[in-house]
Amino acid sequence: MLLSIIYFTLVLLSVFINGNSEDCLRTCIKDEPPKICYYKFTIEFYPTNGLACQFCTPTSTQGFENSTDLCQCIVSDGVEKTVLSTNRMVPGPHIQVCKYDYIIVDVENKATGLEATVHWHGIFQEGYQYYDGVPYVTQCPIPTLNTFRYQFQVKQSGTYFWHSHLAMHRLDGQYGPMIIREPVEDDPNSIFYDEDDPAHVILISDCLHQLSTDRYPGLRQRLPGQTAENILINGRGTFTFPNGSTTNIQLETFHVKPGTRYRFRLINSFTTVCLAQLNIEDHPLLLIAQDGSSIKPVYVNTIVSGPGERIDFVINANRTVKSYWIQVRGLGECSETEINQLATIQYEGTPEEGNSTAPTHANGLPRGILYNPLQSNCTPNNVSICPSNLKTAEPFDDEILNVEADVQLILPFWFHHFDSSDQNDPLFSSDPDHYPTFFVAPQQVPLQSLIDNINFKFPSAPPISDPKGHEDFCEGPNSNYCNRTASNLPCSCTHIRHIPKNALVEIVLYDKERLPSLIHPFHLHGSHFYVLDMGRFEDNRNITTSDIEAVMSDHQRRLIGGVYDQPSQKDTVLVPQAGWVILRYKATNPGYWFMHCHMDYHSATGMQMIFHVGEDSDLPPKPPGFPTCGSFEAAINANFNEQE
Ligand SMILES: *[C@@H]1O[C@H](CO)[C@@H](O)[C@H](O)[C@H]1NC(C)=O
Ligand SMILES: *[C@@H]1O[C@H](CO)[C@@H](O)[C@H](O)[C@H]1NC(C)=O
Ligand SMILES: *[C@@H]1O[C@H](CO)[C@@H](O)[C@H](O)[C@H]1NC(C)=O
Ligand SMILES: *[C@@H]1O[C@H](CO)[C@@H](O)[C@H](O)[C@H]1NC(C)=O
Ligand SMILES: *[C@@H]1O[C@H](CO)[C@@H](O)[C@H](O)[C@H]1NC(C)=O
Ligand SMILES: *[C@@H]1O[C@H](CO)[C@@H](O)[C@H](O)[C@H]1NC(C)=O
Ligand SMILES: *[C@@H]1O[C@H](CO)[C@@H](O)[C@H](O)[C@H]1NC(C)=O
Ligand SMILES: [Cu+2]
Repeated sequence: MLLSIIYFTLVLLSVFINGNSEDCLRTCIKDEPPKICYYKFTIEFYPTNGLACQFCTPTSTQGFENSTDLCQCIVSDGVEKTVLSTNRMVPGPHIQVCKYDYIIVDVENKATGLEATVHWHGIFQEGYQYYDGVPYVTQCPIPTLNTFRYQFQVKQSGTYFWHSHLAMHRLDGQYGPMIIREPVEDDPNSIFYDEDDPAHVILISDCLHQLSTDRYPGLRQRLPGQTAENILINGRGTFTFPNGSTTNIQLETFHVKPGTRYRFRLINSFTTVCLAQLNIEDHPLLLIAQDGSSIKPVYVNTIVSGPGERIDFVINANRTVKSYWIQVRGLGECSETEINQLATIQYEGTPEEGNSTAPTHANGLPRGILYNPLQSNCTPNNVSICPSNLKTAEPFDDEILNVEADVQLILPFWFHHFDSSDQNDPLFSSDPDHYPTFFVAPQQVPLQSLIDNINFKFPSAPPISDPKGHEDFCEGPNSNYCNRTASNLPCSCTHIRHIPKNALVEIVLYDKERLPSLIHPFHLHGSHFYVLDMGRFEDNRNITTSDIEAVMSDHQRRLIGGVYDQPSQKDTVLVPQAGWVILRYKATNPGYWFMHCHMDYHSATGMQMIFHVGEDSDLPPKPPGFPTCGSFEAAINANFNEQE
């Protein structure tokens, strides 16, 4: 034990001396011992297009290249604004490692007056439940001037990303790629590509030209709503002002050698209510993995994706040697504002600019076959492919398809619309304890976000490590807690559902209230789930309980008839508008796992909950010296009375 501690310290020391973790970015070799990969993240408020840009121009690969020459200029889309940078980069540093490596990240919070946490999106954290990065659930937020050391082993491979889980800080720039490779012989789809290198990661994000809090809860007259103002591809892009002038930023370029097949890893780090649609000029996309889990490959021409989703695809650089456009169009509310961003694929030996006209939102690349259609009932067809139409390429346990699940959670989600004409529905009141959470939607209506009629309330301390965090637990709208707090407003509490360890869980999420252009992406921490079924009602109805009962009896018939065949896995899923998803997973990973809409203005206003798997005794011991937080409401000092 002592020896291994000394060894660990020595290794850690040598990593520190090397200053970075370049040697963790490598070709993964079977049975190679895991490495310890150390990263230091420093979070700051920082300007884009600031003074540093007079000294250097960042290369698009500096997030993972040797760090001797870092340029502290953030170009973004050429508009000057404040971001929350990590090591003066947006996106922040890449984590690119091999399966079974140990990851240590020291997060130093230098953003004065702001809390921080980092979540490792899609990483199960089995055995490392205290490092999931959800504020007030698995840890206390990291206060300004403090450093929090995350340390965990990654026991899965695939495309992931890290991002802030606090407020809407992801929209302000706190995100970066996290790629976990495996030995090529372990990848069931390795025969489909020749190259899987660090330079073919595509991280797309949406952005505002001010801080996210400027739109929270939101303005009514000047700049209402939270719709993104632009899209960035690996942190870059151009922006066209209302007067027609366009910023001069070099677009992201991906280099390819003719005749080579490349594995691209697409990460959707959108934060607002927008979705993305990606096309590559003249190149079909062979999908091979979604959310870190391999699938039986399928060809598509367009990838639609929502906040939190990742898709790995292969393109064959076998076309005429020249440059081609990559186009990312905004969908959802962003199809109204028509935001659009470009990058290029440059064949070796050709000029940088493609010679075809730059595609625009309205006049874009052809769509062809579409992955993740937003307006489809997901029955198999020749124009679109839903995740429920795909098959997993990972080992599959038929127990997932048992007719009866051990736990079934039926979770409708919608918004409470505050109605100023109803005296019993007050957003504003003279009651000093009445300050309901809300945000001002683009239609200027104040809304509160709900799952199963509950508005999620964060505890004041993380339930994983502090009993104080359990005080406001409620287990559904008919729980004791919610019955106590009778009011016309939805119940606001720490919405938690207890799931026995190893239970087969069935989750049904449905969009109970159809709002224009809104499609919600739901993300589960701590596990993948299988996507058994998804669909929608073509007549755009607001789904009722009896509608969902009909959906469930169809599902029962399919289970009994053995219709489902090796469904695909995901950890983030777009619930079709006026539609539903039926998900299943085996709850083998004990912990307090967040489940939430990945559009941050929705989650911040309550569209989130906790899945508590197993007992506290199933968890590893709390790390020694783990930071605490919580309200301080001591008895009032008895001396105060005596002074009168
Ligand atoms: C980083 O530096 C190391 C040692 O100097 C070198 O072996 C490695 O190839 C470099 N990596 C990159 C991506 O340039
Ligand atoms: C257009 O507007 C932007 C932003 O206000 C400004 O920086 C730029 O100089 C303007 N361009 C022209 C040609 O007026
Ligand atoms: C290029 O590659 C695609 C996908 O592998 C294939 O369908 C197509 O036939 C190839 N085209 C040429 C010209 O070789
Ligand atoms: C673009 O360049 C390629 C290769 O040089 C050429 O074959 C093609 O005709 C060009 N297209 C246009 C529209 O100029
Ligand atoms: C899809 O199928 C329909 C009818 O089965 C057919 O009319 C249509 O041409 C097909 N579309 C494509 C892109 O193959
Ligand atoms: C809460 O109230 C509902 C509706 O009256 C009732 O069905 C439910 O049993 C109550 N729950 C508890 C825990 O008392
Ligand atoms: C669905 O609900 C919304 C909000 O309550 C309402 O405005 C809309 O009319 C409803 N749609 C239908 C088809 O009932
Ligand atoms: Cu949402």
